[in-house]
Amino acid sequence: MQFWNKEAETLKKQKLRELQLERLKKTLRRVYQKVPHYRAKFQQAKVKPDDIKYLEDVNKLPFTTKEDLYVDYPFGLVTLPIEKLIRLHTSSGTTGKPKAIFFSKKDINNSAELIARCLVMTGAKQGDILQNSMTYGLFTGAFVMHYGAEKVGILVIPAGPGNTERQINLMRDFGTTMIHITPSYALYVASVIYDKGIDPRRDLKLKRAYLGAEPYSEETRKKIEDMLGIDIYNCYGLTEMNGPGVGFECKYKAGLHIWEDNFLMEVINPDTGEPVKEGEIGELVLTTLNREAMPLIRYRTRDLTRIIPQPCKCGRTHRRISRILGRSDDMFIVKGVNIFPQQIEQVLMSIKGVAQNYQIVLESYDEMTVKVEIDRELFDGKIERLIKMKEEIIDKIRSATMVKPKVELLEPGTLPISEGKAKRVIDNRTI
Ligand code: DLL
Repeated sequence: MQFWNKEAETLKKQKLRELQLERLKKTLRRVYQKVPHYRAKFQQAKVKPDDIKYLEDVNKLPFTTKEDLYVDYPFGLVTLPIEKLIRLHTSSGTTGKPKAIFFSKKDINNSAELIARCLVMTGAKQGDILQNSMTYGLFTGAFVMHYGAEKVGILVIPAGPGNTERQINLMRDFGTTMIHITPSYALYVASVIYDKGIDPRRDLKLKRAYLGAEPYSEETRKKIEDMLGIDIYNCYGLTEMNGPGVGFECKYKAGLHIWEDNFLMEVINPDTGEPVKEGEIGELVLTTLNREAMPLIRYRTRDLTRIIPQPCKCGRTHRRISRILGRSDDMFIVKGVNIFPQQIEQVLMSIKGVAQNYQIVLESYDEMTVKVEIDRELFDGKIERLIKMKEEIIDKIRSATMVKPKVELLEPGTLPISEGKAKRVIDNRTI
């Protein structure tokens, strides 16, 4: 088993907790002194940094929500003067202004260190060639991964997303061994590789892919792994917490390790704010423990997951979380039933003949339409085959969600292609 920083990654549980507490206290003192908004929130909750004596005391502290990021925008939560800031990343808010996150030199270096740990734990090393097909720019996806890969000594191809033909040429010409890409775009690229008659096992050197930035199911992972003959590792993160690399799978692909020396994690009931029992599903709440420019305390990610408390076979002591089940704000309601897009994706990707792209269209609160592309050759065949396939999709979605959908089968290339985060749900409901 390879490590980037074996000591940090295998720290004994007790030592890890001590380090977390020490860093938590330091972070709390920092924001209390330097950020008027945090000081006011703490005062309102009648808590001072010195009241936090144990890690469990964290629940005395108020949560930070995305609304807090807009107080005294954009520098309101920053603890350093502007001349000490070296990078801005943003993440689109649902409405209006983007969330703005600032990094100091130390923060950038630290986020690269964490990515280096992530990459090495999947077996990546010098000599690997990473095609970074995430968007370069305000989005954290590409830059943070880029710096981390360079730290390991990996050759980075800063491809960015899109221009699929060029992506494939880059892979062929330069012998790309690893790719960083969103799952929806990976599905598309894989389909184009096939359409071009390229045999990925024979013609490409691709060994692994890092997929993240949007939820996807185990079925999608398997489908792309089988198509390309590679290993896919799940990479989770959010701009507010550095971007990619907050959670990352090791070689065992059995949950995502959260770097607990850098992030304090809690899982709470999103309605009550109370902690759930360890191992139960709830909303992930993260506190930065090692961030200088813009620490965040008990940040409500809105992402639903559960902690996997059992130790991992890889020897890392940092606990894992399960694949993100969805965001609480992605959930939609049809016929009074709560549905996550990922439940639909899971069904679709398990059905033979379903191609890479799908969309869920909502016109009313009583009905959902699933538009799904299927393999082209199915349209050349008998109509009975199409009818059977449609029935299978309807039945399986109904048993997964309890709602009978309308299903439209489409030829590949009908739905819009996503090169970054896919928009899977089109909600046309007006009230
Ligand atoms: O998507 C950071 C990132 C870039 C992660 C590249 C991984 C790879 P944001 O744009 O701020 O940052 O979006 C963060 O995306 O709260 C989750 O809801 C979702 N998300 C990110 N990674 C995963 C994943 C980046 N592996 C939001 N599985 C998060 C499921 C994910 N959802």
